[in-house]
Amino acid sequence: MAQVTLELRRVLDGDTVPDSLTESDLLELYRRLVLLRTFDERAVMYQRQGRIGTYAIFWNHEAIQVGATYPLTDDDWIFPSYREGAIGLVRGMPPETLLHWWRGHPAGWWNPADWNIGSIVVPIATQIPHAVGLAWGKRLRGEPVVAVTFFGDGATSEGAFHEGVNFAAVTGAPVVFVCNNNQWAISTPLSAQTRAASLADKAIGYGIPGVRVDGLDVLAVYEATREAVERARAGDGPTFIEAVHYRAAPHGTADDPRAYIDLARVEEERARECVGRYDTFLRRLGVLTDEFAQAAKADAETAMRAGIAAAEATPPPDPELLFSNAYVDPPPGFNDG
Ligand SMILES: Cc1ncc(C[n+]2csc(CCOP(=O)(O)OP(=O)(O)O)c2C)c(N)n1
Ligand SMILES: [Mg+2]
Repeated sequence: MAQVTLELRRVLDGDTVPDSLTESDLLELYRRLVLLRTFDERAVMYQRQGRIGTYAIFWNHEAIQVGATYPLTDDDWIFPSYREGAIGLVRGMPPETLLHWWRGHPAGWWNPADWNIGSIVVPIATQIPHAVGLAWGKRLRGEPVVAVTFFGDGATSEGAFHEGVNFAAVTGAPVVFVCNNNQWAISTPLSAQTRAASLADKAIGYGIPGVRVDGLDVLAVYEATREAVERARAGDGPTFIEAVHYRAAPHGTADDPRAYIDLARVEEERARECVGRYDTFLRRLGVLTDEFAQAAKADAETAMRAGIAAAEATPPPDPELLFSNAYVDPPPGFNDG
């Protein structure tokens, strides 16, 4: 039976840096990891203080998000799920815009065309056909644009996943499918999701390449995505990347995983968390200094403080907005009160 190798691609365990990355790239990757980590940790705190609504935690998913977006140009598109709810930060989107989104404020509804970033999508897998349609359309227009879309292991059981990947394969759409395999769909384990030995095996059925990487290794995710982006841009079609790890934080702020998760596994995973692992790698190479690390953290914290202050200073939306675009012809009596 044809099978993608079960091995995970890794870079951080060695001492070799990908040729395509300069020292300043390595530090920029670090800065982005810290920015996302800080956003996530602060957002959970703000949620606990009642300052934002329910929040999808992405603690330890930062390496996937940073690694898979770094090979992109600003003309390329990103299609996130709720798990990549702060991905705009990698393109300089202000934290308040993203905090507004999690506060349910329309100021968080950015125009995708302003950032080449699709809206944060909650219905599972529906961002996948969006990415494919955009990428195919750009190709038909002769624009050299690539789309990267993120989704979870659970999303691979959805029709939209299969429709999207098959459509991309047959049209040769320039898309990179990044599957964040954290092995849980809320409380449903991967074993209840599929009998396939790996999710990357699904690529075989569509006739596209499938690769597996260590999802806590930012450089491995970067390398796999860079190759996939090059293929896509060269007209060689889509690639499926499975970034494997084990969810080390709750699904979201409304979840208590102690009821179902393997806590020993969580501890192991936290011990190799992705920001610290990259920090250790860069220090071993002599690239990262205390000064840079402290400045990256301080800048991220300042940006978050300013972000929540700006979000909270924005007047609440007009309640009428609930009904805008809801009715062409309002029902009788609708406007009476
Ligand atoms: C179409 C649809 N069905 C069900 C849900 C409820 N739901 C929210 S998150 C989630 C789990 C998704 O798991 P996975 O795709 O692995 O992504 P992860 O949350 O692990 O990043 C489900 C079922 C939903 N949002 N959309
Ligand atoms: Mg999952």
